[in-house]
Formats: sequence, structure tokens, C-alpha cells
Amino acid sequence: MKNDKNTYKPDWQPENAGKEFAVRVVKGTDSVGSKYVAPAKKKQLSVDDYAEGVLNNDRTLLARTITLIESNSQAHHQLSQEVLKKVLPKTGNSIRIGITGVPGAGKSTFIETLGLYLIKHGHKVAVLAVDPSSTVTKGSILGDKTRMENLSKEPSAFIRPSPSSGTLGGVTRKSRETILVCEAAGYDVILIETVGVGQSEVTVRSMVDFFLLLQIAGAGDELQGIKKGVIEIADALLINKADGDNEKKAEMAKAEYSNALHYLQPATKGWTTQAYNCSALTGKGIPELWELVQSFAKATKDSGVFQERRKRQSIEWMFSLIEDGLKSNFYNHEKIKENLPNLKKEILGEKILPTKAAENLLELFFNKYTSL
Ligand SMILES: Nc1nc2c(ncn2[C@@H]2O[C@H](COP(=O)(O)OP(=O)(O)OP(=O)(O)O)[C@@H](O)[C@H]2O)c(=O)[nH]1
Ligand SMILES: [Mg+2]
Repeated sequence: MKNDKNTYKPDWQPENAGKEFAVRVVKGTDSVGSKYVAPAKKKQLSVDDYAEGVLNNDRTLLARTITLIESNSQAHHQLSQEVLKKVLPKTGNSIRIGITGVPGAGKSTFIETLGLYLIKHGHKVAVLAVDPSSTVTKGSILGDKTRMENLSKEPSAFIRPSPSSGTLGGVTRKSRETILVCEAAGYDVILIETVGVGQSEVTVRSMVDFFLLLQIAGAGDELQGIKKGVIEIADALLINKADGDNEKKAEMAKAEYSNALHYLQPATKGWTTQAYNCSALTGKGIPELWELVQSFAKATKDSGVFQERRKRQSIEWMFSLIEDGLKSNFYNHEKIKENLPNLKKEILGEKILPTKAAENLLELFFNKYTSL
């Protein structure tokens, strides 16, 4: 669409949206022929409308609240903060489970099977996704594949694909707040899928109680290709696809992982991380996994580790918000936007050292305070 004066960028545009973000909203017209036609508008809802909607588990309003949380508009942000404040007393009553694994390990299939099992046993399940790919490619790895068709038909399930914009930091805030509103709506099991790439596992670990690493049995050398760092933060290793011809291989992989785990520090104080088998396709091992999560919750609540971790996570959350705030303030500062492209060119042309360029930019930014 032409970028003329009759159109404008929507206020929900992604952070750092560049030229490739081509969506434009056409300004409303006052008249069609001689008749006045009011532009169609969604009813403006109040903070109470949203908060009551969430607390009554009105799925439409819950989804709209999450849209507010995910929006990059300042007005939406403020509104969402007020809603959060209202529902805060009703949050926290859930077990938050993070699930990671390489693409194709079966995370979505596992979540669907576990979700359906939990619903059959009277739970309410919310499924969220944290997708790190948006940082680099502005695309989405998990994207459409997070469909989970059977689970999504269940009235006791709520599935929200990942917010596909902005930095991982931005996604973190949004995901954490989304967890809270889902809890306020009565979801007692929160499942968060993330793909095993880069920084995302650490991010998800910092918002969950239990962290699960899904693996598949490879051909031969089982320990190759898994990042030790990810194993170190997992509370359980689940070797998926233990079915059909693959069953034996999965059994062997379990033994190898069990061995390797002996040498690692536990991810959670007082809890021993072990390897298990399952088949997300047939459901084998799913009830056992849920039992494991329950015994984890009981053990860590009894020892206080559960509550301690949540407190620590709240503090970490504050720090990550501060960092996010500083970063976005910096990159949105007029002087920085003006000077950054040139400095980048100068670095590439070896005319200036990155150190000096960073120093110049920081000086420009902080001058706004010192010159006050
Ligand atoms: N045989 C078998 N196949 C499975 C099992 N779990 C998942 N699959 C298959 O593996 C493929 C990938 O499954 P997904 O659930 O999409 O995997 P994922 O980890 O969510 O993948 P990404 O979202 O792309 O990272 C699909 O074709 C599934 O049908 C299992 O337990 N056994
Ligand atoms: Mg998936």
C-alpha cells in the first residue's frame, strides 16, 4: 500500500519495525457519497472490563488482554499494566513448565498429548510459546506449527502462539505477563514451548518452575550435538519417540544420558535430574512424566526451593525490565538514530574503532541528562 498522507503505521507495529513492515492503516473517511458513515470501531473496554473478563475466564477477553500486553503501543502498555495490577492477587497458582528441544524433537506433539491427558484429569492448561528467532530474522520458528489441533478444541485449554516481534527481552516481558493473566483466568498448568536455539532456554528457565528437555535418540553417538549447558538447567530429560523401531534406540539413549547426568550439578537444589523415555505419539510415558512433575512440585515446595526460585525470578524480572527499558530508550533516542548508521559504516570502513564508536554514542545519549 502506498505510504501517503492518508495512511499511517498501526500502533501495534513491532519494535524496531523497518521498511519491510508494510502494513498501513487507511484513515477513516467521513463520507461516502453524501451519507456519513462512521468508521467501524471495536468497543473501547475499561480496565475493569478486561480484568473481570480475565477473572471470569472469558477467552475472548483473555486473548484481548494478551494482545494488549503484546502491543508495542504506549497506551496499550499502560492499560495492560492496570489490568495486571487488578488481577495480580489471583496469580501464582499454577505449575509453570518449560519445554525445550531441537526443532522436530516433538515438543508440540508432546504438549498436545500431555495437555489432553491433563484436561482429562480436571486441569486447565495454557500453552504459550517463546520464539527466539524473531530477534534475528524477524521471522518465527514455532509460528504456525504451534497449532495443536485437538488440544485447541478443548474448552479447558488456551493456546497462544508466540509474540513474534521485538527482541528476546521484549518477548520475555510479554511472556511473563501472559503467564500471570492465564493464571488469573484459572489455568493451573502453564506449558511454555521454546526451541533449543541460543539464549531462549535460559530465558524460559528464568520464568518456569520445572524445565524439561526433550531429546530424540540419534544414530549412534547420543551425546553429540546436545549442549551441555542446556542439560545443566533441565529438571528432566525426556527421550521422545520411543515407539516402533525406535524404541530400542531410545532405551539406549536413556542409559547414556543417565550416565552423563551423574557428573552434572543438579539444576534444582535437592532434586536429581534423570532421563526418561516417552512417546508423544502413543502417549507412553506421559502419565509417569506428570507424576514426576507432581513429585518435583511437592519436594521443592516442602523444602522451600520452589518459593525461593519464584522470588528470585521476580527480582531477575525487574532487572531484565530495567535493561529492556534502557535499551529501547537508547535505540529510540533521536541522536542515536541519527548517528548510528554512519558510525556503522565507519567501523566497516575501518575509520573508527568499535570502542570509540560505542563511546561516542553513549556520550551522545548521556548528554541529554548531563546537559539538563
Ligand atoms: N514416531 C514418533 N513421531 C513423533 C513423536 N512426537 C512427534 N513426532 C513427529 O515428529 C515431528 C515433529 O513434531 P513436532 O511436535 O512438530 O516437533 P517440535 O519439537 O514441536 O518442532 P518445532 O516446533 O519445529 O521445533 C512430527 O512429524 C511428529 O508427528 C513420537 O513420539 N513418535
Ligand atoms: Mg513445535
